[in-house]
Amino acid sequence: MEQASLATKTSSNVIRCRAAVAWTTNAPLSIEEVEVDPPKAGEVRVKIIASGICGTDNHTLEGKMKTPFPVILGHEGAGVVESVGPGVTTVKPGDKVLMFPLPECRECFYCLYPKGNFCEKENILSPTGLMLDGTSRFTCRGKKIYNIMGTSTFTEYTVVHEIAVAKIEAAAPMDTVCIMSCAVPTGFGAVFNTAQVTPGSSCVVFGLGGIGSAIVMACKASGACRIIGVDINEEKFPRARALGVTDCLNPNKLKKPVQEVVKEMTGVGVDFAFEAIGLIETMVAALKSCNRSYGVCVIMGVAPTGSQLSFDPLVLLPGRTLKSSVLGGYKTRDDIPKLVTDYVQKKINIDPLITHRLPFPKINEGFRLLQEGKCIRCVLSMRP
Ligand code: CXF
Ligand code: ZN
Repeated sequence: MEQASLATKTSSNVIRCRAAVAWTTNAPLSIEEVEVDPPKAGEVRVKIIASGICGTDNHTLEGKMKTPFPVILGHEGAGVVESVGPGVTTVKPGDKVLMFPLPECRECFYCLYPKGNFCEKENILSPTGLMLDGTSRFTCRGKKIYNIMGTSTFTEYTVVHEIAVAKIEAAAPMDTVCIMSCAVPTGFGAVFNTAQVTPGSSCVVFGLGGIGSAIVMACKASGACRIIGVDINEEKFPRARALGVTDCLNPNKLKKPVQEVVKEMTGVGVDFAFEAIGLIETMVAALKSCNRSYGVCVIMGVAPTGSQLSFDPLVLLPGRTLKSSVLGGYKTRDDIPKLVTDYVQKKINIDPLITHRLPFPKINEGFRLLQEGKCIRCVLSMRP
């Protein structure tokens, strides 16, 4: 099983294994032999089994989300705990786990407050690419390699903080539930927690990739009667329709701004608008697409670092609500393992979100599928 892997344990307990290193922006990832240090206090070393490729990884590779390079990308991982550092109590070697780009420390104001999930220990707003103690656990060719949002899953082994890892049930299929680390909670939570979509409502979803598709599924599950899907890539429309989209719009083929077409189609604009691309233009279009009096617009896409969202405040004045959340507002360690259990018990289905599977060394092919809009989610298997 391990023949294709370089992974070996050394006496100093540094693991040498394969990882996909992004040395610079806008260049293919390079499969390299890296050294993964043992976990320090409060840390967990995880043998990655599967990892999804998310649009945020691609934004980062394209330099749109500023984070230090060289970096090991990937934040949608499922794996098995290999070893734990001193003081770790909530997981143990052999446990199946998910790791999250947003921790839940269970001590800060935000973790203790029942609403919201944006833990103070996050490494998202001003990413350091380092562990909380300011050091890295990855080395390659003698150089320090940074992490992404404390996760880094495009590697055979990674080190994460205990506060960003949760045990999941043994029956969970790792090569599917890995997308519960980002796409699924981000999309489902946008609908169930942040917008609170109601039965019989109308919705528009800008961007029909991984997160947009999860939003569509959740809108349908919430009983929305009209779900308008917007994308400039019409190849995405058949899959979107199969998930629940009732009408598809390609803004490049319209004679009017998309928000005006959405308004005409619905009479007054939609009840709920979602942006799942990360472009300022589509964020404003989503906001203007919702009903001016009680429409709710939820922005889930991440705009390029330093960009500014601007619109006439009169757009909000009549009563629109503009919202956002990270990982759909789910408290990651408390809530996401329950979603995994719901999947195992067949209460929810996430299978249609995974359209492609590739072995880890073909990671650049996976990025290409994402860039060309050919996949919803491509999952990499780290183990042959
Ligand atoms: C990300 C957005 C930035 C914070 C972590 C989760 N969402 C999707 O990739
Ligand atoms: Zn993601």
